[in-house]
Amino acid sequence: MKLNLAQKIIKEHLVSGEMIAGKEIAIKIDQTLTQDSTGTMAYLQFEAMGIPRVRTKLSVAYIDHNTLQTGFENADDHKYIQTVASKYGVYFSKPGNGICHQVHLERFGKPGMTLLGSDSHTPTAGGLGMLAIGAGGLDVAVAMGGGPYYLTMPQIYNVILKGSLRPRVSAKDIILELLRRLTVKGGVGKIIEYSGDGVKTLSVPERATIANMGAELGATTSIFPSDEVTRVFLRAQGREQDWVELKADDGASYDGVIEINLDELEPLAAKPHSPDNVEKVRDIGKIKVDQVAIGSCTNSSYVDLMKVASILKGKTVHPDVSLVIAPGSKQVLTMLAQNGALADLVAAGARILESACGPCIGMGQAPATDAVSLRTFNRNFEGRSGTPSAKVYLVSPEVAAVSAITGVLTDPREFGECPKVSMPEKFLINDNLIISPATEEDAKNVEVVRGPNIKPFPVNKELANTVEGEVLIKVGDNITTDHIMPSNAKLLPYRSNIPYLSDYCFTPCDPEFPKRAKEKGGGFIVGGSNYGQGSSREHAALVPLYLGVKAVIAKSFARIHRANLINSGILPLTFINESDYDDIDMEDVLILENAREQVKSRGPITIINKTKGTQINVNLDLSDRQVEIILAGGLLNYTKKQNQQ
Ligand code: MIC
Ligand code: SF4
Repeated sequence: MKLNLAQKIIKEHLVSGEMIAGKEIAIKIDQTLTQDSTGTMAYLQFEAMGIPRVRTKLSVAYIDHNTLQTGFENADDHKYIQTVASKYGVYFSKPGNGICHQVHLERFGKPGMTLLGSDSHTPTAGGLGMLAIGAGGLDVAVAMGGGPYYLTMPQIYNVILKGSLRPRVSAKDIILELLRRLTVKGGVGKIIEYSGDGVKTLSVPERATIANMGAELGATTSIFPSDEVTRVFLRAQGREQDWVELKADDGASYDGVIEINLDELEPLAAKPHSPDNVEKVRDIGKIKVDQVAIGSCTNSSYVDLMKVASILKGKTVHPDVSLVIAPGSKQVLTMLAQNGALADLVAAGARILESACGPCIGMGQAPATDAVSLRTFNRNFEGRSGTPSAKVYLVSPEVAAVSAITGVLTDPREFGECPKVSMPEKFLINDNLIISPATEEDAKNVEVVRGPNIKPFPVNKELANTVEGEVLIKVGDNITTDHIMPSNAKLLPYRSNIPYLSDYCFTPCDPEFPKRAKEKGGGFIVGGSNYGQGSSREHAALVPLYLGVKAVIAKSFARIHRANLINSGILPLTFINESDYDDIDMEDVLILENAREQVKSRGPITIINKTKGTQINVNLDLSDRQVEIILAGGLLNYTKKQNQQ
């Protein structure tokens, strides 16, 4: 049988299930990555499993999100992660070494391997021909312990890239075009596999930009073939031995095909407040810009920043614009320093930030009230920048750089000649900020350091037979995890402190939510479609669990958040008739009787609305394994039960 590329890698790693779209499969995970804001939970959960050492081919713990260190909390987390990593056999990438996805691409990713990461942009490594998937921390902890990763077999969509980009049109514009066509829900349940003659015109970091923002489509992952361009990149990283050729069989079939003519693309921007709200830069017009931020795991590679430096060289940033730049890795920053480009950036007036996520996750650089901020990032959800009234536009590095000079949103093609920037033949390799774990022998003497910021995480109880409670909040479509559990410079330091975070749950939608949830002792959440889109943070499930949330009834769910709810033992229910959404109101008392039997029966679940005197049927679409997880009250309880048998 002829296989496409995604099927080939899945087949090689298949532990159970059949490769039929919609059915549950389990795959073996070769590599894992964690970052610090989801990592503390992942390692606490790994410790709770009682496994002496990771059983993957490679596991890396990155520190890149929480690097502001406004108090002791971040530093506590870093120390915990560094010591726990050393003890259990995990490489540790120190703060300053760079953003997890950029560094993983440079130093660790291998074509044909599987990677599971506790961050939704893990698919960035798909630019190298890896099957790289984002997941909640608990799933990553299980994978570190050698357990397979369970997922619904996605449909595989083929995006055929034709021709080549015109000058000053960027890889970012390719993925923005796809977001324009498919929307933030368009990739749900799908792997996006790229092919076509346009692929060979794109470097690995450009492919990574595209794979990165597949997360914004809601896709399970995105993948590019591993070809000569991949080999050249790995050679330049001193890792040619990691290269293998990978591509789909000729005549392999797909569940859908989309074509993009690269020659027809123009500079695009995603307008506030959604990555799919895409329009041509020239059609949006010359709006005044207050801030430009360049960096993030989407656009902070060496070539991205060299393009920016070549545009800024000899110029000055507009007096009304604040330009901040966070290079993606120490490798990128050092190379810019050595070749003089860093001096060009600084001379032009750029404010250089450390190599970390920084403003992308609201860690500093919150824009002014009502400000327009152009960002080369991947998410422009309302309030994510730290300023609720700010208007964030997602753009390419070229658009960002020229607009920083003109002070208005500018199509870079109006900006005269563009110097050609090419990939270096050799990257500068210095892995001195990657700390190897202790040997198995020495690990016994490594003490895991837990500062006062590390609090235990909540664990659910077995599913009760009667689930009853009020509707605590009713929200609309496309609610993000940034709504459910906001992250910013004030809250990110508390990622290992669920009780503290609980006072901020859902506050962007309703500041009274935490108080109400606590007073009522928990209850139900009602949501629209694509509920829980965005990040992999399991805090968006653990915090509601802590507040006593028992079930979420929504029109549909985003993949990672749904898995996190199940892992926490919270029921992810979907309306069978979407119109039933209109008939439920906040404060309605809902009852699910015979809950255990109903969950086991696998049929529609009846929910009684005591307040309205009505009842509705909802779906709970679970695999046999997920039924057991829900009955046990979450994945940890389920795993413990399995181990006792
Ligand atoms: C994000 O971009 O939203 C984050 C912050 O990287 C999250 C992870 C987190 O919330 O810690 C993600 O994308 O998964
Ligand atoms: Fe970091 Fe932003 Fe990338 Fe998330 S999207 S990993 S916050 S750079």
